Amino acid sequence: MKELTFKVEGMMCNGCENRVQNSLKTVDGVENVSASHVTGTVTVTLNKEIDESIIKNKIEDIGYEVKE
Ligand SMILES: [Cu+2]
Repeated sequence: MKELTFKVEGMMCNGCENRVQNSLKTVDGVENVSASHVTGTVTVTLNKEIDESIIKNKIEDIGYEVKE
């Protein structure tokens, strides 16, 4: 299991957390997602190797900004 944490801007409430979580859970290789609008972070647990750009693009597709 590998864990990746991203700094994400734009999440303002629990609804945003859910949007991010639900979106990322559909990605093949993602085992678990934890998003927090309080800390502005999204932590993803992977069950296989995937390119982290896939995660970043997915987050940005639904309107949030991933910080490097
Ligand atoms: Cu929100």
